[in-house]
Amino acid sequence: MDNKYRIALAGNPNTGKSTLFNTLTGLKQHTGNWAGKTVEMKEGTFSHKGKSYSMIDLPGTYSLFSNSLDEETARNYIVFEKPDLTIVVLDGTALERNMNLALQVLEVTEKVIVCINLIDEAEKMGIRINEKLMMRRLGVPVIKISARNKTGLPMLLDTIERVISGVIPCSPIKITYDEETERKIDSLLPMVQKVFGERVPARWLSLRLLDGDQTLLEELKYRNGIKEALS
Ligand SMILES: Nc1nc2c(ncn2[C@@H]2O[C@H](COP(=O)(O)OP(=O)(O)O)[C@@H](O)[C@H]2O)c(=O)[nH]1
Ligand SMILES: [Mg+2]
Repeated sequence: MDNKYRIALAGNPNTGKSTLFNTLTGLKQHTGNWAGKTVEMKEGTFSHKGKSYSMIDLPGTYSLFSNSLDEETARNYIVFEKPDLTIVVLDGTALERNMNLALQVLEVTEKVIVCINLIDEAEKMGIRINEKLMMRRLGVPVIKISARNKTGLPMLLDTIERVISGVIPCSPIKITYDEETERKIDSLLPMVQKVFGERVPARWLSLRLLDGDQTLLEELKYRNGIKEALS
């Protein structure tokens, strides 16, 4: 997997993640377990304009909290394995429900493409999506596709290349919380930065700690333990 750019596919269940994954990677796939967890994820490879990519189909989740092993697995991959790019696949017929995960991904990582799938279904239902406005609001590229009909894929592939190479800069929207929460973030942030440095996104981690995310704390201890044992 050396020299390949790594792309993670995140999304709610049934948004067409695996359809997109299969279309892009074809038969160049294998199944593996990541980070010692029991959840299986598929990894596949593809090339575009002379560059090689390795894509991982994360478990379908509604959030990146620690509600289930699937959510922990998806979160751990994005936060700790740090892919070069995360694509959030949204169901174009149920954008409102799907935005929750998209916003959470934008809180943990910078390089993100929001990919609105099932656009054929959405159009049939008379749903019109203003992706340019979404792009401006979210601060990352938004691409409409139909994974099943293979529409929008050339644009997606070009955008993948441009985001990873930095030609398209990403500046994800920063979600502002209520005053009290923001004050607490401000008081936690310096400590979090001191302990974790650049390894974990500090604002996001402060929020998770405020929320009392116990399994994330365990994960951090576990990973720090591994680092200390190796050094
Ligand atoms: N109409 C339509 N159906 C799609 C599209 N992409 C995927 N699907 C269908 O949506 C269902 C869920 O797809 P799947 O790839 O398994 O979703 P996943 O759970 O996110 O991996 C399947 O029946 C797909 O055939 C699309 O672009 N348009
Ligand atoms: Mg799937």
